[in-house]
Amino acid sequence: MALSRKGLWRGIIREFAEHLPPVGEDAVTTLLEGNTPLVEAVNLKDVTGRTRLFFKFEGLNPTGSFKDRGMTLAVSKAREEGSRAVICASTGNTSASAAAYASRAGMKAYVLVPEGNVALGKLSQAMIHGAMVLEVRGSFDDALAVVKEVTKNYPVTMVNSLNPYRIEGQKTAAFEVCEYLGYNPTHHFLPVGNAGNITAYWKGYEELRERRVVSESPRMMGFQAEGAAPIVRGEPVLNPKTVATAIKIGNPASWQGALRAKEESGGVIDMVSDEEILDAYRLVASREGIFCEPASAASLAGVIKMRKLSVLKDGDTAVCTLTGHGLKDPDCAIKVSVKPLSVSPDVKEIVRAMGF
Ligand code: AN7
Repeated sequence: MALSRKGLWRGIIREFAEHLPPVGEDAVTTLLEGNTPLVEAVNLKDVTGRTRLFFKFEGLNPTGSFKDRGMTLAVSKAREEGSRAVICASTGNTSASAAAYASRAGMKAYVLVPEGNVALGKLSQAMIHGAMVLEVRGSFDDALAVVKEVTKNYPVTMVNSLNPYRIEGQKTAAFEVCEYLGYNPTHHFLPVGNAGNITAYWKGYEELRERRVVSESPRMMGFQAEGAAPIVRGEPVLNPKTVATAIKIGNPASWQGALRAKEESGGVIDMVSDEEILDAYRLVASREGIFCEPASAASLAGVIKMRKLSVLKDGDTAVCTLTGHGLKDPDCAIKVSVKPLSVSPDVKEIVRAMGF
């Protein structure tokens, strides 16, 4: 059998070049992000009924989250413009992605994270890729405010989702969903933190509709954690609280983008409790074999809530983005799971423990 190179994935900048801002070939910084699987749920009929459900597993991007789609473009453009350094505030995944892409571009990365509130996997990524990690004694929102000030006065490029290239890159996930399905889903579920991703998906879906690739855009269904739900409550949350540290954000940068996505699509921005998030987190891992991080499971918790409220109906096709990999936060998995049994290397004892 001849090995064919045809069809090898080249990363989102090259694959979707016609629909993204142009990048000079020399500046392209890619780890071949994108092309993540769209996996149909097969063991969740008791919670989804006859709603078809697909998971867009963004945890399988190079650094383990959806952030890579935006970061490849943001870092490439910064490099093209002659910038030597990038900076971001982050609950963890943005910092991991910025650190990785900056290292590949030969640039410096400065990442500001809320001290004590970042999952270990994410922190380890930022460190090993050589970013300067600044642990801020404050919240994510405090860190973002500092980043905005610093970028006004110093020669460093901000790569938070306020950087428009981040949104442009992230919209490509919507392209892939429609390409793989062959049609548009009726509903798209996402966790919402800073609200950049829901803004990006909505832009992507609307561009497909305008190009008549699909007949209509899905309803955008965004879910915040109950203790960190400023958009749902209509005002910033000063002291956000949730087990899902990735979305522990009290004053989202893309607040208006989320509201626009909701209003224009006829969707919702709603919230789910930490208990509902953790239930969904265990469910998708134990029934479907997909390990996502806690924040990602807010989208599945949203699906379950919307089925119960009959917003999601039989015949609907829902896509649920699982934004980050479960290995980012192994502490959480261990905390919510059955503990390992300690046994001696003895057949009788072990067979008894196995329940035979
Ligand atoms: C796994 O890394 O904000 O609504 O600084 O890591 O676009 O903010 C992460 C956010 C969902 C929310 N799921 O997305 C950061 C950061 C995961 C995340 C979100 C994040 P946005």
